[in-house]
Amino acid sequence: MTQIPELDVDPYAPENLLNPYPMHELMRETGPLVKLKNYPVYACARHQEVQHVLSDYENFISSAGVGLTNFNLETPFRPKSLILEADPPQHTQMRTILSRILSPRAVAQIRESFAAVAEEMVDRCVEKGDIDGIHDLAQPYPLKVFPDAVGLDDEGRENLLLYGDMVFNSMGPRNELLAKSTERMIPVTQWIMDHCGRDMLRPGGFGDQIYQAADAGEIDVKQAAMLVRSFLSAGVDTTINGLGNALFSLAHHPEQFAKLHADPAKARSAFEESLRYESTAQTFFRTTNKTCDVAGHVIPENTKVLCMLASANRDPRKWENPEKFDIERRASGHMAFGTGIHGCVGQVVARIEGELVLSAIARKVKRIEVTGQHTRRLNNTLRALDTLPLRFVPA
Ligand code: OVM
Repeated sequence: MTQIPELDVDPYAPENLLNPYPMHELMRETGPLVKLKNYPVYACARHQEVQHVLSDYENFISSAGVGLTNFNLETPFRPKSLILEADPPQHTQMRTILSRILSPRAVAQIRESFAAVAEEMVDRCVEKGDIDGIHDLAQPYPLKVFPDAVGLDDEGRENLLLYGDMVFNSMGPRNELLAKSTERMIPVTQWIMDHCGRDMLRPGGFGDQIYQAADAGEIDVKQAAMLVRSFLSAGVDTTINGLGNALFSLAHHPEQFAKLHADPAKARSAFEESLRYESTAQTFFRTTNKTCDVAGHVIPENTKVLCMLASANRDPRKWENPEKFDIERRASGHMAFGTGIHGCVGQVVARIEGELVLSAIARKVKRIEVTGQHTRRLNNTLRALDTLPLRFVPA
């Protein structure tokens, strides 16, 4: 058995958050499993090992947290999520409820209303012509449709943005980024917890449906509130940046946008490819609950393993020309939603949001021009844009 190579890279250094791809390549080419010098963690950056670790939920557990912090050793940043930071059988019970609420059949019911908002917002962008892709589209769209579907009121939704930033920063080290996003932690957390109550949720919405599971005796009302918190944590910042990254990729690959414009039915596969190419959730951790083997290397018990999802999505062992953004490729098998029992439970919703917005753009916009320098919002987990100046040339 060969020694595990140790790498002196910091995945949370600003230069790596700004442009993670050179670091991904270094990690992948160093070996199937590497040790990080600056953190007490092992890391895998190739598709095969990421898939292995995420699939083996018995050896690589989530209940010790899916960020850098080991909850066996340190206090969680907030009360643990009942689904994200849990293992079977507790996880299974919660997952069953959320997958029912977010099932393809249930999501088909909201598709029409999501489509109407997409058409209207893209129309407004086309009228304006010169837009900020994030502030005029990628952000307002999910911030309207998803909380509407959950059943929240319109007031105070900016708290969802602040909370998402905080939750995803909390999965990294306690660095400057986390300190900044926790400045407003107390009022934002209060707002979130207040809005997880049944009285804040429109009857029939996703949130109310969680309380219906409580009525049926599947969970208690405290657990119901915590599951609403999961929707509010995971459902907004992720899709905002999924859309933002898709706009970014299409704007920077005009020949690919031309293919989408020529055939708007490619919207779904274009969104899938953009998830592969610029993965919103860059990383998740697991924790070994016994001595484990990955690619012939031994990982000790109670050790954090960093899964580089975005790197797996550009692993040349898995993908042909991984650096090419190609909306016609088969991007299925990407790790942007994770995989296994913790694979994104909201992926059906995320995909219709992406498809509907890209489909509206494909039909209404002839060309997307980049009109200025984009800026990034650095986050310990998310690949996020702050601004994206674009021109939508009408069809
Ligand atoms: C949750 C949660 C929070 C952030 C992300 C996530 C990607 C889930 O609170 O359950 O899934």
